[in-house]
Amino acid sequence: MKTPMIAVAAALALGTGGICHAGAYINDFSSGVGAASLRGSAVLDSGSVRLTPNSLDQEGSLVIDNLDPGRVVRGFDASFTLAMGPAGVTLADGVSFSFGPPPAGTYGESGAPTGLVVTFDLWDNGESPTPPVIRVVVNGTQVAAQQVTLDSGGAFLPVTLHYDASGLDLNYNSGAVTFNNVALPGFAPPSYYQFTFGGRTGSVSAEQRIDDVSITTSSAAPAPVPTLGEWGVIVLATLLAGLAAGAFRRPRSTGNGPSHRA
Ligand SMILES: [Ca+2]
Ligand SMILES: [Ca+2]
Repeated sequence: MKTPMIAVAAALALGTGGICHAGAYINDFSSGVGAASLRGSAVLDSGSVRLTPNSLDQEGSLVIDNLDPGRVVRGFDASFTLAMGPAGVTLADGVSFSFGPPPAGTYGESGAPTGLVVTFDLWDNGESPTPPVIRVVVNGTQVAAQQVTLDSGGAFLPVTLHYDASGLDLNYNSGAVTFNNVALPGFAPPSYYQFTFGGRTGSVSAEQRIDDVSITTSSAAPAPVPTLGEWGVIVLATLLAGLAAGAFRRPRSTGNGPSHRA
């Protein structure tokens, strides 16, 4: 009867190998960019990442290392602050937040060609609605958009994002724009997707910065790998201890034998 119990305990332990894994990138840029790379015009400057200086024809990216190598991301929380300026002049072109294939070089305000992109679009290239606008794009198709003033005069404004099976939530500048449970049809991120910030200027420019980036993910196990979880080890140890105790007791219960025969 003991062997089936151990088998059940082992099966339960195997199940714990498939639970969620969390990846994280948290940086206030006070001392480097950590597990990420700066590309193009992007530099670490004054405790933040300046994606573009306020000069023409610039493009820069912060490419964050894969937070969940070999795993499929099921959800994430992301927050950062965004500064665009200077105030009082026409600005271009904008900043993107992408969860998609990492760029070979850099991304601009349009972000990754596939995957999920949130664009903080400053300049009218014929987009609808007309920029300045925050647009949510999935695999190149716009799924949500709202016009909003993006020129912060160089002040850092908060952005929060939450993605799960219900869709995407977004909050820009403490409610200036809010999206809730935006459906993301066709968004099925493969394990090689990475988070990237991009910024670009063209024939008109802007200084564009990000700071206080926090991204945490939850992801599925790459495959049902037979590893013992902590609870499995505890259950098995308890069972083995029980078996050992039983073995000690057994001789005492068989103590009455032929030697007592008169
Ligand atoms: Ca900072
Ligand atoms: Ca544009």
